Amino acid sequence: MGSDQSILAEVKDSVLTITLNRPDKLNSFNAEMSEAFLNAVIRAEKADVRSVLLTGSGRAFCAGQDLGDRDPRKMTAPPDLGHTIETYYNPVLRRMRSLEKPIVCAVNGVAAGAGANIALICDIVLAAKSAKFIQAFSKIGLVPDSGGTWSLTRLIGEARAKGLALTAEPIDAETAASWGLIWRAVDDDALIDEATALVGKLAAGPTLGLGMIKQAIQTASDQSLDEQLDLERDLQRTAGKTADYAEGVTAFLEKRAPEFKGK
Ligand code: T3D
Repeated sequence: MGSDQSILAEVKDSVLTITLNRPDKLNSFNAEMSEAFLNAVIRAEKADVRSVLLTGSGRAFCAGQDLGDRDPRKMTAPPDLGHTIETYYNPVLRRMRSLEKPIVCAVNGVAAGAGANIALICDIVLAAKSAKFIQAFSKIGLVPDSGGTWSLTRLIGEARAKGLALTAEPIDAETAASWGLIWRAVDDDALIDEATALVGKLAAGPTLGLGMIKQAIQTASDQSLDEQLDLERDLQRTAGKTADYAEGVTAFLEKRAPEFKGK
């Protein structure tokens, strides 16, 4: 999973923790790290993983693409940025969105450029109160990528999406939470404990059902009510046949805590 250690990935108690780990470069992505990150997200698809925690090392969450690798003074022709996006960012974003398990993101510090949008594609985003989200792209003549135009517009609407993307103004975690861009802003020193508790609780939950909830909510804005009602019926039919549903109802009737297995 990346012998260079730019991505740390560890499975413990059914939780895959992925840590962006180039702290001296604010965890910005070079090619090796992008490849290792994609492999880590693919690892999450295996059956022994029931939820995922994504965070960063050091003072930043992620500063997006490593601009040291994009120095025009060292190039004879403009780079093909579409190639990086096609090869790394788009595959990883697609896999995160379609992963049938919850991904919790603990934004431990600044999240800029692709770093911000990788956080925003996660299912539940907690951020340290000192963290900032920056759509940094327009400062260097680029366009938000990694799903930014899509996530921002859906989460906070066109007016705020345009404001953030066109100005590249940072917003702090509490503002992001109050706008509905993220789930919650938490005290810096409580972030990892809170995120770890949440992701552990999800991993011990009825994870097939949680995967179906993720699917249904993601589908909702593209469907009519009729289509969504049909989808809910179909998913509920599937959920009703899981061992976890039987365990959940039995535990309720026996007045005890359920023991879900993700089956
Ligand atoms: O393939 C493609 O290229 C297409 C894909 C594009 C996706 C993208 O993400 S494009 C957007 C790239 N990211 C940015 O434009 C953000 C650049 N960074 C910043 O604006 C600021 O560093 C931050 C707002 C993130 C943090 O500011 P601050 O004041 O806390 O820290 P700093 O002093 O600016 O940075 C600290 C160090 O990290 C510094 O290095 P040094 O001087 O200590 O050796 C700085 O150069 C380095 N660093 C920060 N961001 C990047 C970076 N080095 C390389 N690439 C970076 N993105």
